[in-house]
Amino acid sequence: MADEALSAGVVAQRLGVAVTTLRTWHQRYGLGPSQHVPGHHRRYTPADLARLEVMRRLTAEGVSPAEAARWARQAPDALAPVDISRAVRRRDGGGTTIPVGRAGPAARGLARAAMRLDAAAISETIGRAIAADGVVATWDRLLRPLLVGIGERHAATGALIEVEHLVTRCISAAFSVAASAGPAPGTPRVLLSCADEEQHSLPLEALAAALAEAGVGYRMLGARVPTTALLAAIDRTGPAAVVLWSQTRATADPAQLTALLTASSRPMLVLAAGPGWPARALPTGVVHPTDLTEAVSLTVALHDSLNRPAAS
Ligand code: B12
Repeated sequence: MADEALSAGVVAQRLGVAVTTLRTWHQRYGLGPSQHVPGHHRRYTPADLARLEVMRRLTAEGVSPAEAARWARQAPDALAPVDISRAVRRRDGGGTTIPVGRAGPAARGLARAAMRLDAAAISETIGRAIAADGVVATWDRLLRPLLVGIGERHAATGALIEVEHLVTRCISAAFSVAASAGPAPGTPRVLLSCADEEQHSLPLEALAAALAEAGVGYRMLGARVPTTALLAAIDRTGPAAVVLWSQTRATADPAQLTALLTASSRPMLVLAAGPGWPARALPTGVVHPTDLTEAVSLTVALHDSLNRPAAS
């Protein structure tokens, strides 16, 4: 245990708070180091650190320090996500909510349906929005705020995994309906793929639905595609454009992009899409779009240029 015990400086660094904040949490709320090594300052044990992590998460979420400390002082192992979300619920004045920032009433309604796990209402809202406003606007104004809100709330409380999973299924299904509504004629020249081990596929599904809406054909490989498999698909189908999605740094190995650029049938356009990719350290020749609109317009422009009748 002594090996695992940590100094205040290390704990502050791990939590991303100042040492003075740790001191305040110790003096005012009793969240201090519990291990005493003779001849040394007191040390923080893993259990102390876990309590402080709860304190940090809840205060970042806007729960008052006194209330957050009350939850944090409970044994962390016993503090299930549902318990933490009770603290959040109290702050919200009844009913936990998903923050959707400045997104409009439709996004707030969708967030409420998501909290109720009301799949029918979620699907209906998304389907109606796609029909009325199109895929890109639905993604940017309705779905992205909801997904970001779920991510934030989960990061702060550890809760809402069930909401995240249900919402993911509803969004996937709605995009799949939109994508199958108008199959584009001809051989697809666009290949969509997630990076190796990347499970966040929804943004690519949004792109697929948007391309279908624009009449552009594509092949979708989906989540977690090893580079060898992606290269095999490129060899067999010779796409003009490849979009490789990475949501997190962990899956954004630029070697995957280099492999595409040196493939025997090198695609004309290689898009490294998603916040995982390091924008300033991408191989030359790779394009890094800033949003769905740009990813769609780059792909559509290439598709149009390939399909323009040759001048006689
Ligand atoms: C849904 C979700 C999941 C689902 C994914 C389901 C699916 N089929 O996609 C599941 C449950 C599988 C999942 C798993 C995990 N997740 Co997750 N997830 C999310 C969530 C809520 C939404 C993801 C999403 O679709 N984001 C897309 C949009 C909403 O985000 P955006 O990046 O802001 O998009 C903009 C830009 O990328 C830009 N853009 C630029 N170019 C292009 C091109 C195109 C085509 C598009 C569309 C956009 C675009 O414009 C976008 C706006 O449209 C996020 C929260 C979040 N803020 O993203 C967490 C989040 C991404 N997940 C996170 C984590 C930690 C994980 C796990 C590691 C959890 C775990 N311990 O297992 C695993 C990762 C597994 C893996 N190896 O991939 C963290 C990542 C933290 C980080 N930065 O590293 C997040 C941020 C949650 C959080 N706040 O902690 N997750």
